[in-house]
This record gives sequence, structure tokens and C-alpha cells, in this order.
Amino acid sequence: MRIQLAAVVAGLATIALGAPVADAAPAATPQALPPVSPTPQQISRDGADVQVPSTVTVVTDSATDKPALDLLTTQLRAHGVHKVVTDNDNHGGLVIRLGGPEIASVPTQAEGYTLRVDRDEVVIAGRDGAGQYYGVQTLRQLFVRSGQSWKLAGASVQDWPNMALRGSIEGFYGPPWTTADRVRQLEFLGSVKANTYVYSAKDDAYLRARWRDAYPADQLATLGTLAQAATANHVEFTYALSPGVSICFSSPADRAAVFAKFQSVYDLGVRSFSMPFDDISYTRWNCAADQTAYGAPGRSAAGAAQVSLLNDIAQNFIATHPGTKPLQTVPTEYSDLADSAYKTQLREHLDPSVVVQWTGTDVVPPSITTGQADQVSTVYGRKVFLWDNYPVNDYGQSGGRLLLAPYDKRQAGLSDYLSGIVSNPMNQEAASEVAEFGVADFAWNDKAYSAAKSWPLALAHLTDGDQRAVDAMLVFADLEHLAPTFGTTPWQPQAPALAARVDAFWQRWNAGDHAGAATELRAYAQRIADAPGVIRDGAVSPAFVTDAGPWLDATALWGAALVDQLDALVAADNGDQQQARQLTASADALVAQAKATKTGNTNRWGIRQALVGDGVLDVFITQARELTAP
Ligand code: LTM
Repeated sequence: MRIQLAAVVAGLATIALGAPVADAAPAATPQALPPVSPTPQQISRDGADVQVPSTVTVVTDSATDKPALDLLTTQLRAHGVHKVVTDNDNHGGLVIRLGGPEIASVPTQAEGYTLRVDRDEVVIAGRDGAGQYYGVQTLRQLFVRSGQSWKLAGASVQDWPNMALRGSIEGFYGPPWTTADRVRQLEFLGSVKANTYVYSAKDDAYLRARWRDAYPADQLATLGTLAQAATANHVEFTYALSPGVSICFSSPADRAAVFAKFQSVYDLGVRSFSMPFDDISYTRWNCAADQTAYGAPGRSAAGAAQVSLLNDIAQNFIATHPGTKPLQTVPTEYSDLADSAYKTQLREHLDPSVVVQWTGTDVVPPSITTGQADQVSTVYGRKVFLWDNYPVNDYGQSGGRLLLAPYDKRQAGLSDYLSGIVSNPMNQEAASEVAEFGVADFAWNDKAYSAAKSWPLALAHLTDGDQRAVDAMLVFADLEHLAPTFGTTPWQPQAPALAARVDAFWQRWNAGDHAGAATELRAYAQRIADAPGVIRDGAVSPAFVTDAGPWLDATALWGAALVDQLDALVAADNGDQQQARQLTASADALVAQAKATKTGNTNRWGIRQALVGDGVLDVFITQARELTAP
């Protein structure tokens, strides 16, 4: 069960971690509403909180969405309701009406919904099935503890997404996610009102190297399971086939192989398709026939060949298969703004229905602005769909790292220029949910997005409503905050909260308050040392604990080393050199163990040191050591 953020939000505002949480969500008071994420377009208090009784009547009609009803029933049962009567008649008790726009005035936008929690009646009305489902996802966050029972916060919500496509693209190199990871991801996406999962794992042979081959029966069945799980969570499972490594564009047999592969997953219930052309050579042909068909290899010819295939799919597969969504593609030139002969082909000849992806001004851009998105939509002749390479950790600069910083530095207003955003995640599915939570929040309501407010809620989403666990997650995630680029300058700094505390330490120390400086930083060092134990205590998602295992091990060691080194410093300052030497030796041993803590072989970069607060934590320990024994 997803936790109720209301239970933990009061604590979030009081966590003194430094910059990233300085303006965390305000404490929930009887008047304040619990935080709801993604931030709704309009939400207001609408009367007192409503007691949740043990019997609830859910009034449905023919428009009621099944996944929404299933989620509502699960949530009611999880919040003390023993009897859920589902009917189109009112059976008394608290009444919840769940249906389409006939039962209330609903925003006109697709996926929009209205939610009203009144004394005697709760109304959830969606513009469509997804809208109803998202109304229930909001209701889920309005449960507040009341002694042994639960109340629903009296609220009125009018809500809709700013971007049509929101979610993730499993598009990284290295070990693909497991089926369990993918099912978890689909449930997660639904819970944050994200509607898109693109299945494009680079190392999944049947998507790329062996794209022509039909799936073995067991793998096809697994895809069917995933397609069903997606539907149950209102997520569009987008099947992305990448034939660019070997396709002969002009070959009827290869085109037939593409259509057959798409047909095989259409038959499983998949209704969304993509054909990415990223990370291929487009300046050589895979067959001599393409030279005859499209001319000498080059950017313009590559654009023409890709357009020819994409238009064929759009017109002869997508348009002829009921229920399908617009075809998506990733162009070979996906990470810049410059016009080219290749992009000209796409702009001028690609079927206007085809959705084009773009990663920003670089593969891993330090920021994305509305001006850039405006420019690229001119270059491609359409709104683009952002493939955001965060928190993916498959490239050299991310070696040894978990990327747990918030989703940040994407400009409010991007929804005016983008058709959507998908996050390219880490090989570690559950750990990726931290950043993905922010992506979903931003894509839903970019104009209200605050990374500082969203981040603690993202971490809380991975806990079971346990405030200690959220505090520990904040400490831990700060130490995994560095977000690299393909260059040498990270786009998010390492350990900003710890760095602020270290700065404060030196200011105090240099002003002569040695004891005060050490006491304050030591308390935080202890929190670092303790955080892994708290995170492993049971409240945090077990999948996250597994993903983060090596980094948690290293964090406990680094934290203990910091404690010892600070104690050594104080001992030396008090003239107790023997104690100082003993503690320094202990810190040295812990640092050596921490540095020897390795990641699993979970990523393309292989087995590495599990990096924790590097550049801040290790640097401070070294400086403190030098001060201890000059
Ligand atoms: O970004 C795109 C479109 N393609 C690849 C991804 O598959 C890969 O995960 C990222 C990060 O290394 N870089 C790419 O170029």
C-alpha cells in the first residue's frame, strides 16, 4: 500500500538539513490540507474533515472506471472500512460517488477530474477513466489519522495534467529491469498519475540486436502480463522496437518483420508503439539496396529512409489498428538544437501524427529552458516529447553512483512547448522512483513545481508513513545527490545539506567555538551513521533497500568514521593526544572499509566503489584528520 503523506509531512518541515528542504511543505494543521502530489491545479479546504466509517457505499454507474473502483476499494479497506457496498443505490453511511462527467462538473481537459469531500458525500468525477483513477489517487492522499481511525480531509479539487505524456522510458544500457521491477514501476507510475512507460531497454535483444526475431512464447506471455499491469494502473505500455542497427529500409521483408513484431504485441493488448533511432550509425547503409533507394549515405538520405519507414508504420499499422496511440520515435539527432539536413527531412516529410523525442541540448543537459524547447519544436515542426536522461546511471561519469537528487532545473512553462516527459531511469528501479516522482509532479503541473517541496515527498513515498524513515532517507539521499553530466561538471552538486553543515562547522571552529562546532556536526554525523539502519528497519520499500544496499553499507561506515574523526579532533583540542590517536586510527580503518565497499555488478560500468558524499564527506574527514594530528 502506498503510504499516506499526511502522516509524515509535519516532520518534513522541521528537518534541518540545509538548502534542499529549507522550504519543505508546511506542517499539516487541522486547517491545512495534507500535501497532494502531483500538485493539483486547484485544491482548497471545503469544510471539516470527514470521519471514515466502517461501512461505505460506493455509488457507481456504467461510466465508472474499473481500475479507479479497484483502487478506491483497496484504499477504503486499508483505512478501516470493513464493508464496501458497490451499487448504483445509496445504502447509507458515507457515500462515495465515482463516475464520469455526468455526476459533477468536471474540467474539460483529458484526464481531468473533480473531487469533493463533503460531510455526507464524496464525489469523484473524471473526464475519462484516467480522470476517475487520478481522482482516487488524490483521495488516497487525503486520508488523515484520527486516533485509531481515519478521516478524510474536507477538500475540493479541480485538476488536470499540463502535459499529455508523463512517465518513464526504460531506455538505459546495462542489465534491463526484471519483470518484478517493471510491475513495480507500473504501479508506481499509476500512483503518481503518470500514464506512460516506454519499453526500450537497450540490452533487451529482441528490441534491438535481434529485432527481427519473434518472441519465444514465455517472453511473449511476460509482455502480456506487463501490458495488463499497465492497463490496471492507467499506464500506456509503449513498445519500442529499434531496428536501426541492421535494418534495410527499402527491404519489403524487413518492413514485414517490423509489422509482424508490432502485431505480436498488439495482439497482447499493447496499443502504443515507438521506433527509436538513437545511438545508431546513420552515415552508412546496412544494405546496398538502400543506396539505390535513398542515394549515397548521409544525413539527408538517413532522414529520408527513416521518414519513409515511420510514415509507413503510421499510415499502415497505427492508422489501421483500432485503439492505437500516435507512433513515437527518437531521431538519431536527439540532443541538440541545430538544424541539419537530417532534421529538415523529418520536419518536412514526417507524418504530423508522429511524436518526436528530444533529450535537451545535450544527452544529459544541465538544465532545460522554455526557449530551448520552443526552438527545438520549430526545428522538428511539432511539440517534442522530452526523453530526460535523469536519473539514468549507465554512463562513465555515473560510475559507482546512485542518483537520488530531486528532479530539478527544468523551467516552469515547459508544458507550453513539450507534449510530455519521460524519465530515463537507473538500472535500479526502486531507487529511480525518487527522481521519477519529481518528473511526474513536474509534468502534471510544471507551473507549481518546487523541487525542494517535491523531494521530501518523493522520499516519503518510498516509506510506510514512518517519520524516522523519512528523516533517514533525507540524510542518505543528500549523500547521493551528485548528478553528473557527460562532461566534468555535475548538474547537481554532491551532498548540499552536509556541505552546508561543514561550512557552518568551519565558521564556528575558526571563530574559536571548537566545542560547539564539533558537537553540532557530530550530531549530524551520528545521523549519517544511523541512517542505513533506520532505512533497513522495515518502513522503507524493500526494493529500495536492495537497490541501495552497497551505498547503505558504505554510508554507515563513512558516518561512523566521521563521528570518530570529530571525536579525535575534540580529544586533540583538549590535549588528550593518546585518545586522539586511537580515535584517528579507528576513523582510518572505517574509511578504508568504506572505500572498499563495492557496488554489485548491476550497471554497465561494472563493480565500483559505492560512492557516498564524495568530495564533501571524505574531504572533511581528511581536513579534520590533518587538524587532529598536524
Ligand atoms: O538518450 C538517448 C536517446 N539514448 C541513450 C540512452 O539509451 C542512454 O541511457 C543515455 C545515457 O547514457 N544516453 C543515450 O544516448
